Amino acid sequence: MLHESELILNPDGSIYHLNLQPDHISDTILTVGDPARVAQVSRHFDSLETEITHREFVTHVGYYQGKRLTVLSTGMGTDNIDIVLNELDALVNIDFMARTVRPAEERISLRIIRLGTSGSLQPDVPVGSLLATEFAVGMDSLMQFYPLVETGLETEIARGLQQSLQLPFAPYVVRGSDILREQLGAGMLTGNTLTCPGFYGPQGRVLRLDLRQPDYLARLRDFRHHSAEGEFRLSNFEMETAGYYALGQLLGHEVLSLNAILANRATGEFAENPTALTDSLIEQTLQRLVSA
Ligand code: R1P
Repeated sequence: MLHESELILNPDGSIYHLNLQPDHISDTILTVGDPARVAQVSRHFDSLETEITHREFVTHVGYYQGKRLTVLSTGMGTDNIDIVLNELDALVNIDFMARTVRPAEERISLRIIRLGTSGSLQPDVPVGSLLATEFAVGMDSLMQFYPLVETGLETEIARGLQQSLQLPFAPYVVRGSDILREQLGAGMLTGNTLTCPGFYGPQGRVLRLDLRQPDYLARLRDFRHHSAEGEFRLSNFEMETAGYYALGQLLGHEVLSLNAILANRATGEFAENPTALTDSLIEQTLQRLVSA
């Protein structure tokens, strides 16, 4: 039995941060970082059933061409993803009345799709492209607290990056859902996403503060790992995907991160119309979800 201090429920029976109840959860969940992007998704819905806001977590539940969807914002960073993934999982896989984890045979595997914005590391991943993440690399500390199991290839990539970047820690490397990527990422670029615990220094941006390693950005861009699966390189930056993929794997959910490339750090460009690009990502994803 989970104590009140561990599984925290609000007086209305909703979960602590998301303020959602189990019936607000559809089997497919779209997530975005920016709370304002939730309405950008749900304006396409035929009907809206529920709107709930608590802190940076805005949730809309509705129907898109007859399919029930939940769309929610996470805010920024993998610390928020720890909250979102654990609470979404609790909503379907913990019995709130009994305060017990459901038996394995009753557990539900959600489909969680992040629709995010991102910066490219490579000249050939241009501003305006849409990219589906195959491997995510986490530079944050979240997986120091969970027993993530990495494959041989993932461990090799992590070690190679640690060495190449002279990091005092090994990043974690984790693969997302191939099934979802084939279904929703068709026609998009496929890439490997670096999840950073910050927007400026951790992504190699210098405004007034110098970096410990002046060539950090070039090292990230030039990193390669060769294996039987081919060449691995990092294609883009953002701040959440590795947390999603790792917690999704640990909790048994199918997770995919789709990225609208707004900036190119190799060429210095930024999108002229970021909203049009995120609109295109949202519309393509919604269409593919109903045509699958
Ligand atoms: C930084 O501007 C934010 O934008 C990106 C980063 O991951 C970070 O959250 O994603 P979202 O647009 O989904 O928030």
